Amino acid sequence: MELSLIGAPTDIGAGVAGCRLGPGALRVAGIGRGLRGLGCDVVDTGDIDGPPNPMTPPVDGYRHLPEVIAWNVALRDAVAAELASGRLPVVLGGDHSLAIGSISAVAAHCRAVGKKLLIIWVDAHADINTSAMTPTGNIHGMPVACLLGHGPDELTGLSDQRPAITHDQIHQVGLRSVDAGEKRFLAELGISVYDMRYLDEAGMRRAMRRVLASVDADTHLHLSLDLDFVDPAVAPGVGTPVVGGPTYREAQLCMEMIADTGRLGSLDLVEVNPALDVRNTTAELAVDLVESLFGKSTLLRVTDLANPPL
Ligand code: EXY
Ligand code: MN
Ligand code: MN
Ligand code: MN
Repeated sequence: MELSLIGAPTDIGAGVAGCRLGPGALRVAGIGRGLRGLGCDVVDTGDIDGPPNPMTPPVDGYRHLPEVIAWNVALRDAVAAELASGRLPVVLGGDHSLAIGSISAVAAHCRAVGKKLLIIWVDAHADINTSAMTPTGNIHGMPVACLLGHGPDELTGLSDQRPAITHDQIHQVGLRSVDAGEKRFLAELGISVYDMRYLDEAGMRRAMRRVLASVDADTHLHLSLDLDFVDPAVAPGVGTPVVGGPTYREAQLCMEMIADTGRLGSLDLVEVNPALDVRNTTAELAVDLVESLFGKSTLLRVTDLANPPL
């Protein structure tokens, strides 16, 4: 597997500063070393560039919109370049607004090569606010809306077509903090959501079996992994922690089941905030999860997709 690490050191979309330090923390935690240890060919392309965080209040429902646009244009181009050269992009965030640029590039690439894109959005939050309903103006709470065509033209138009994706191309897993407007919007759009209530009752395994049910040889899976998905007892270094998340093992199972498909095509690692972390715990957790995602397992495994374990 040929992978490219792309650092995107910004917290432009977040309300709390610090995840601009995420790419460095992930490198210190050994993301490159871990992936090479699994036999991957890893190139670290370094960090993309963009404007500093002005730390100003929202204007017309968006905080830092011009800066969010600049970072996402740069990331869209960097991700597109790696995909075009046949390499799997691993975005080291940065805040979750970066998924707009990342997934816009992935969606265009999938259309160009005739692959079916399926996005797994693993997060405590739905990230589907618009400027009309956001309680904060923080654009890291809006990327799903933007990708579905609801947002400013400069962000909804980053892919080869608008909207970049349709509602049936995304599954959300781990949700436990959803704003009132977002709840209505999720229902109206018919998004597939496996929230914590579902995971409590049915388990991670059943959720992921359903998420992955349609995956076949023509599928490109994109994982957008917000580290606040994992319970803050395990992942304290995030800007918007929400209690009641998956355990370490539940998060690992989620990654392992994605790995078993062999169809992962691109990855965002976002919202690691080293300024709020305990030592480098959350970046180290991210590396552990990524290792599982790329095939690390306790035992030798033979994956038979036609006959999965009961
Ligand atoms: N829903 C809240 C908002 O829109 O401000 C919180 C969003 C947090 C987003 C984090 C990264 O996933
Ligand atoms: Mn998020
Ligand atoms: Mn989140
Ligand atoms: Mn480790």
